[in-house]
Amino acid sequence: MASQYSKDLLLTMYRKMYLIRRFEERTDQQYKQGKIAGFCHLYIGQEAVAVGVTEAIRPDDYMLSAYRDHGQPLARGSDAGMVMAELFGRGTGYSKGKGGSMHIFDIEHHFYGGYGIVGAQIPLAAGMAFASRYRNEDRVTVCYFGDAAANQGSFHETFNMAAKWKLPVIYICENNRYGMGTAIGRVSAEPEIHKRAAAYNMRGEAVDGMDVLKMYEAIKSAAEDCRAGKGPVLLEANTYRFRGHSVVDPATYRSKEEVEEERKTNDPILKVKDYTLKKKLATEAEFESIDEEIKAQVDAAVKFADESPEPSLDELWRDTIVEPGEEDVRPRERVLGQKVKWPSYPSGQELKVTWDLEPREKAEREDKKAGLAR
Ligand SMILES: Cc1ncc(C[n+]2csc(CCOP(=O)(O)OP(=O)(O)O)c2C)c(N)n1
Ligand SMILES: [Mg+2]
Repeated sequence: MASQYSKDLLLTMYRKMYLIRRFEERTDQQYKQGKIAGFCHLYIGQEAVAVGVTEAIRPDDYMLSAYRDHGQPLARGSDAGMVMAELFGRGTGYSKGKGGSMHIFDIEHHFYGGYGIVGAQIPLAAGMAFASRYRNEDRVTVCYFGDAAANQGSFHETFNMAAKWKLPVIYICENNRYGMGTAIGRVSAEPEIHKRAAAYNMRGEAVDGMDVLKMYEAIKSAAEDCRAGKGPVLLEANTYRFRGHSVVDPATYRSKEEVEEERKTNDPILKVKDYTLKKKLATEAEFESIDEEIKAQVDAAVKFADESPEPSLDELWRDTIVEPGEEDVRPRERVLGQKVKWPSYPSGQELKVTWDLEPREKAEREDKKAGLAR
């Protein structure tokens, strides 16, 4: 049967997933050589989630993530050298080397971090979705978090508000079965996270997060609902991390066989390659040439990071507070001298708010009619 997906889409997905895989493998290597310090969490195994999502939404939709955050901005088009430089703590990184692995932030590509506090990004995403709804923008906000984050209070408080206000936000729980060294079933009364959506009267579904095409379809449909004003969606992407929690975790809490089995039968990159070959949309040689291109791109990223200077000492005092009227620093313009398209937002006067958040007057009128007026 012919493929319902174009060659271009399939190869784009493959290219991006392989870029993330290769970037993360080199990150691991560089960490072990002492070039990267501090916390560092790899996305190897979970690539289909970030790439399926990115291909299904628009480039200017908002996105936030946790600390396992190299893959999502790479999928969106962030500069690999500047992401690597951030991990190296160099001045040419997206946050001038002051954020590090857990705090990638790239406004140009609408990627708003990178948060180390488990569950911190969940309420922030509702805030961003509120802002875009309030400004009448046709945007959705996508927020990633882990299975363990679903047990944080912020998850429950935010879901209630997001659903009540019908905010255009897609919550993606990347259920990789572990929170650090703890299997989800050991700590969660309801380990199937998507079922919790029912408690907040919102749409909740499970998706095979190891299959980029299934992710793509699920997000397309969720984004459609969000843009139509139907409110938030919770998608549980069932996925698996092939590496430990962080680069220094020997992962003794799970068996080698479990990991081997997943790697052998469930590798999301091999799956999309297999699909494309079977549909005869590309040849083995085309994949090899993509692989070579990506390897060269990541080699160049490592070289760029390695040759970049440390941030200057006076950077200690910069960016700690925003002064009124201060212009945003445009990272790619600052580092690579490339003109970037920067988002702009309407001023207070220009806002055309038509959406009644709390339609107070209408409510008061109805109260009066019902004899409830104060
Ligand atoms: C509020 C808070 N509590 C505890 C931690 C320590 N911590 C860091 S990662 C993590 C596990 C989170 O697991 P999960 O949400 O499943 O995401 P994953 O690492 O699997 O992607 C914990 C407990 C933290 N960073 N913040
Ligand atoms: Mg987890």
